[in-house]
Amino acid sequence: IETTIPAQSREIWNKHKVQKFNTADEFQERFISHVEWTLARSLYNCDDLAAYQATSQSVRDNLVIDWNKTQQRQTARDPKRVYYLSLEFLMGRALDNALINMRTDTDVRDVGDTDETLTKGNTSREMIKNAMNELGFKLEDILDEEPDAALGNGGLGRLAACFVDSMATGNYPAWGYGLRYQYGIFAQKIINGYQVETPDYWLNFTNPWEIERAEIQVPINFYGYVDRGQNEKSTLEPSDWIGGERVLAVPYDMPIPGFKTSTVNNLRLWSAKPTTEFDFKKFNNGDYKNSVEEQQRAESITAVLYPNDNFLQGKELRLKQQYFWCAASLHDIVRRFKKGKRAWSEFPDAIAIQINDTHPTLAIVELQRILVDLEKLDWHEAWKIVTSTFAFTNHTVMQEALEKWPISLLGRLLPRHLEIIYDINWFFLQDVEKKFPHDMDLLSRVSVIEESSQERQVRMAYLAIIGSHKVNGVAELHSDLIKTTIFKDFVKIYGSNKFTNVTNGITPRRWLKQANPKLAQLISETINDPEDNYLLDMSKLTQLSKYAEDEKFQKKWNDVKQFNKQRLADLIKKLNNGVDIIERDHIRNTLFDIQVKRIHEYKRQQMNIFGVIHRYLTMKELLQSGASIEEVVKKYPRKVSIFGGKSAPGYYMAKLIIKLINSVADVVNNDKEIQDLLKVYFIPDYNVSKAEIITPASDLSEHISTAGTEASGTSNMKFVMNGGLIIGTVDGANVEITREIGEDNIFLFGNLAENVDELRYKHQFHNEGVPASLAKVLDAMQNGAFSPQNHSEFMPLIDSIKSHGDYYLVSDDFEAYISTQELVDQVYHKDKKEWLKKSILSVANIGFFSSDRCIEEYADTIWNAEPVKPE
Ligand code: NTF
Repeated sequence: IETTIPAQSREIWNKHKVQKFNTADEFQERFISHVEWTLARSLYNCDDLAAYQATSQSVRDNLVIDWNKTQQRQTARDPKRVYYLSLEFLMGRALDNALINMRTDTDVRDVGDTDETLTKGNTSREMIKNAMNELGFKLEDILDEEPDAALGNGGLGRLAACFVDSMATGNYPAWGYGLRYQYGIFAQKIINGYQVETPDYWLNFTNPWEIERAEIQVPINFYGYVDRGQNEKSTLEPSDWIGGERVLAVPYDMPIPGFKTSTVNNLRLWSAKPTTEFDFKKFNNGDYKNSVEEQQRAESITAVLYPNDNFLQGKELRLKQQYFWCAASLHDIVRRFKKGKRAWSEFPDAIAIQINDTHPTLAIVELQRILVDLEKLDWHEAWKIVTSTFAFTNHTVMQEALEKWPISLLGRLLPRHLEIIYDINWFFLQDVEKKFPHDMDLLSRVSVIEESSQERQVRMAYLAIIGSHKVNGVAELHSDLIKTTIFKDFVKIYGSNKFTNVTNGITPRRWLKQANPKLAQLISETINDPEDNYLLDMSKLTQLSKYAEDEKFQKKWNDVKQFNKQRLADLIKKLNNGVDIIERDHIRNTLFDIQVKRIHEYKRQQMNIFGVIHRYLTMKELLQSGASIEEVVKKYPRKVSIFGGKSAPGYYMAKLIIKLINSVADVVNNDKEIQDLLKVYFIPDYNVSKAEIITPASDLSEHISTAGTEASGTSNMKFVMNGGLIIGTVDGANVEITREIGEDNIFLFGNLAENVDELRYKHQFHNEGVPASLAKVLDAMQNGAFSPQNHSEFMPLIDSIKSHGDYYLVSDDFEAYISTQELVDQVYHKDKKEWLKKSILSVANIGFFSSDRCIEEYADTIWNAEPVKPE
């Protein structure tokens, strides 16, 4: 690799080569030097926050050494590179994960070693823990100082985070590109039962995990006009876009360490800065203040993450974010490609770009613009390169989530891009016309431009399909659905080979080893894998099957679950002002029933809380008819229903569902008659670090979306990987989870996706009323049982079912839901052994859902990329 350092100087560089710390002693030395030099603190004023900072800096030092080597290796070998473009990376905390993934140079040591070197599973965690103890700190407290990097809304952003972990672990030369929002997803407070959003200023203290590359500044233009020149050339010719507003994109890099490899990849997040160019016209007019203000506006582009999940809020600033990020990333990618001095036609052999949903679709247009306008390639030659480079993942079929941008807005913000979009569409429609002559209906259905009554709009999903060589869904059912519904016409046009499936997955490093150290330890002991190799080859978990009915093993398995339930109970107590929700003694025989995910009508938290109300009312009836507590417990064993999740700030119905959950909790938890038999709790501010405590603690988790609406779901995989059973609908990845773990080990219920249209149609035209069980619940709500001050508070939830067509089919699935819950009760309380067997078999067969498998599938079938292994 090239360098400007003269040959004779290199000896000195090599003599002073930086070294990783490898032992506890070396770590402590590094730690103290960071306390003193980086933080300018000392033994006399090092608190937990400073200790977190110094630990992270030290660990980062090690990662940076491997990061540099990884980049050098990749430059030298020049493999095909992969770029994963995602507007969201829901990373959570970095330190604990780095301690698990990081490799030191002395991994191998004798059993029985003391705390001087690594002790367990080849991770650095134990070593650092002991080293911290000696320094006077508790690792757990230090880890708790780290704010979550919450740069995402939900599943889509967390998927991207799992993918970068797996890409590094698989040694793929792959970078993530995203935005460095100063405010991540809002922090949720619950005040009087209502969600209140407060800003998440996560960069309050310096972020030790980011490396600012201030020397790289990519100018990004907006607005302005296209200069067509004197003799009005064609839009297909190289054109001049004269931008009207300019900002700079500055990258911040986050090292992404692979597990059991020295590969450390890069996550590059862009931040917007004002240019140093100055508007002298304004200045000379005496308008100094305004010209400064205009510049300050630049920073607003990357100020805040849009807090919507599965919903499009078509704001100009959001479109600006998208272009800013696509343009900066492509500039970077193209610059790196050009260093290799290869022909443009080889671009798709050198680079694969995966776009995470339609948010990065402008990158397709931007590459075409770069090739035609700046690099002067022929339009068609350029388009061939573009379409061979990009691939597109769709994550939803929900109409309200599909991105469409008004022509007027797009044309004003990006005038040249709109021309290019028109031309892309023009050639595409010509091809369609050739294949299906005179089908005007088809042409208007598939046109990138939607000619709706009010405003013409650009359909980003169609543009993404046309500009990509592969389109994938995220679970089998979902990938089938997109082919038969929203993208049906495109299957007809392109054939079905363009459409494929890559079922989602999760990283077992964070979601098993890190979140559930006790279970990880039991597994590694049981399958005799002290080095945790099963975390790289999850098929090894099948060895657990033979212990599924082994009583001794079942007891150990159960003890781990009890530990994790206690850990969650402790967290809840802390969040609940020190008040226990479940008495300690009862935790063991209380079923933990958990639903944590974004609050959305399609995910049907309302059905869950209706089920809770139903249970409560029925228990009350039993007690009032003279049944004893013991008799009630037989039918309705102890249970705590735990909820968590954020609503989009503007989503009225979702916010009302949160309020209902909290109101029901108020009534049920304070009902003396009910005692400890039923409890309800809403965990405020659900996020990744809380999920790491919550997920291992479930006996049962709920994945009960209306069939056909949840593209995949990924928390379903996390819960099963942690030994929880699932109650779920036949939707998303639940289908494949069932296939893998066996239908005896999952509680499925409800109508199938293929019947949804018909059921909805029925609701529209013949109102058949709701089943008696649901009527009982809705009546109680309407009578103010949970809103004594305001009986109509929850009417909108009742009306949506009774009067507005019950779009999410709660009334159709409710009875099956209740009876399946009763089945759950029976198995859990009458046949604990059977329950444990199901739990063990589930974990044994969940290996398919490792995100390592996803990345391999993407690499083999979409990217055509190979790993670059360290020597
Ligand atoms: C989400 N989609 C889906 O709703 C989830 O089912 C899926 O697990 C994740 O993507 C990850 O694939 C979105 O967030 C979006 F943006 F597409 F609506």
